Amino acid sequence: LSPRRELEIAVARREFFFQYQPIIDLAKGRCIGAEALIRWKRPDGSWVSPDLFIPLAEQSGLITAITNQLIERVVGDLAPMLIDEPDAHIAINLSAQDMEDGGFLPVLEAALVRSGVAPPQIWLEATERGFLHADTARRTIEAARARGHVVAIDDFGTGYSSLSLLEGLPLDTLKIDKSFIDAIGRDAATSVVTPHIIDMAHGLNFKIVAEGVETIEQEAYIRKAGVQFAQGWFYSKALPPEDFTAFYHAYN
Ligand code: G
Ligand code: G
Ligand code: G
Ligand code: MN
Ligand code: NA
Repeated sequence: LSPRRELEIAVARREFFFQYQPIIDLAKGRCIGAEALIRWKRPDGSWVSPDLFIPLAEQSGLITAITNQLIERVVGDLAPMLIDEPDAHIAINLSAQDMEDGGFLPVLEAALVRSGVAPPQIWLEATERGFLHADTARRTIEAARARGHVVAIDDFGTGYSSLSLLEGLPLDTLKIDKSFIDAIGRDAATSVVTPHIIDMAHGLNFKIVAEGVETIEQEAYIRKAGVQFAQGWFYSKALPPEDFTAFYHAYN
C-alpha cells in the first residue's frame, strides 16, 4: 500500500483524533482554551507523526477532508464543555488549501449551529503560507471574522510574509513559533531576533501567543516582554479531551 493510499483509507475510516494543548493567559494565570492537535494511530497500533502525514495530506489534496473531520471531532469531543464554559476557545489548524477554498466554513457553521457552540469559541490558525494568496485568504478571513471567529497566524516568524501583507489583512492574533522561544536564554543567533519578533507583533497591535514554552525562565521573559498568552510543555502537553476539560477547571 502506498503512503497516499494508506492515508486515503485512514480518512475514509476516520482514524484521526485530537489532543488538546492548553493555552494560558499569563496575567490571569488561567487556562483560556487549547489548540487541537491531530493524532493518527494506525490499525496496527503504530503512531504516525503529523509532521509526516500532514505534508502528504496537503500534496494529495486529502487535507480539506481531514479538516472537515477535525471540525466534527472537536465539536463531538468538547461541545458540552464549551457550552458550560463560554469563555473557553479551541484553536483549529488550517492548511493553505483550506484558506484558499474556504470549504470548511459551511461545515464549521453547520457543526456549531447543530451543537450550540458559539462561533467566538472557535479560533482558526493558519501558517504564513496560508496568507500568501492574499485575495482568497482575505475572503476566507473576512467570512470567518464576520461569523465571530478569531483568525491567528501560526508559526509566526518562520515564513515569508511581508509586514505589508500582514498589515493589509484583518488579523489580530499571532502565534510566535517555538524556535524563537527555544532561543530565549541561549546564545543562539535566533535569540537576538526574538525581541524584534515580539516588538513587530506589538507594532501591528496583535495579541500574541508564545508557543513551545518549556521553562520558567522563558515564561518570565515573555511575560516581561508583554506577551499575553502562552502554550507549551511548561504548562501541559496536548491532552485527551477529558483531561483537557479537567485541566481547564483546575486552572480557572
Ligand atoms: O504535536 P505536533 O506534532 O502535533 O504537530 C505537528 C505539526 O502538525 C504542527 O506544525 C501543527 O501545526 C500541525 N498540525 C497539528 N494538527 C493539525 C491539524 O489538525 N491540521 C493541520 N493542517 N495541521 C496540524
Ligand atoms: O504527545 P506528544 O507531544 O509527546 O506527541 C509526540 C508524538 O507522539 C506525536 O507525533 C503523536 O502522534 C504521538 N503520540 C501522541 N500521543 C501518544 C500516545 O498516547 N501514545 C503514543 N505512543 N504516541 C502518542
Ligand atoms: O501548530 P504548530 O506547528 O505550532 O504545532 C505545535 C507543535 O509543537 C506540536 O508538534 C506540539 O506537539 C509541539 N509542542 C507543543 N508544545 C511544545 C513544547 O513546549 N516543546 C516542544 N519541543 N514542542 C512543543
Ligand atoms: Mn498551530
Ligand atoms: Na505553531
